[in-house]
Amino acid sequence: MSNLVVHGFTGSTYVRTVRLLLAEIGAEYTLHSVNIFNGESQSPEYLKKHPFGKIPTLEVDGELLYETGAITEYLDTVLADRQFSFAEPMRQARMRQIMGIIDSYLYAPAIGTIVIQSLIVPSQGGKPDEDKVHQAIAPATKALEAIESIATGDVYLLGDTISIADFYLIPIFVYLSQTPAFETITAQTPKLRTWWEKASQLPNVQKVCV
Ligand SMILES: N[C@@H](CCC(=O)N[C@@H](CS)C(=O)NCC(=O)O)C(=O)O
Repeated sequence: MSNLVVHGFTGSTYVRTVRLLLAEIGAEYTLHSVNIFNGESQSPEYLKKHPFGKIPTLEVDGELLYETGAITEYLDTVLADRQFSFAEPMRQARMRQIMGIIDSYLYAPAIGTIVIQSLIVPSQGGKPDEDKVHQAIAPATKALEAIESIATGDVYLLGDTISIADFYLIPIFVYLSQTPAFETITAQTPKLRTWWEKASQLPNVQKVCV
């Protein structure tokens, strides 16, 4: 078994995606803290690991790998015999499509604006920028409705088995479901609401996403 180090911090949705997968696999790893709020992720030392200063970075026996999609597919292949992906090409493409929608269209409005403004800013004594939240609702809703149209309506996003697509969306829902905008954003996504009722109760979600 390789020596695995995840560089990141426990609150990050992308770090949680990787850690959810590792928890489901039952793999041992070390979590090395890199704080994104105190400039640590932009330090010269960390930028040698990840030139864009994002988390997570995975270290495998000293070799560095960044980008959550690359990390999760690597771990799934070498540690789980692709148990969290799909052999059927279209279903595998749907999984990658959901990951792409989250990266390109959901993360920025949902986490970068709605969650930061509704949860993080007030937790630090600030006042949320309601205009920013208001403007983020339409793109976040559109992204979730796109995922809804792909989701199969089974137990997990793409069937009866959990996949990397679920590990991408779960950490976002952990935060988004605590915001006042959640009801509006998910008003037209009944499959995702039902999915979330079950996904939020998974033991590893309770362990990793706290
Ligand atoms: N494309 C990257 C995105 C990672 C990402 O955006 N991580 C966030 C934390 S959830 C981050 O590092 N934010 C710090 C920043 O943007 O300075 C991936 O797939 O890993």
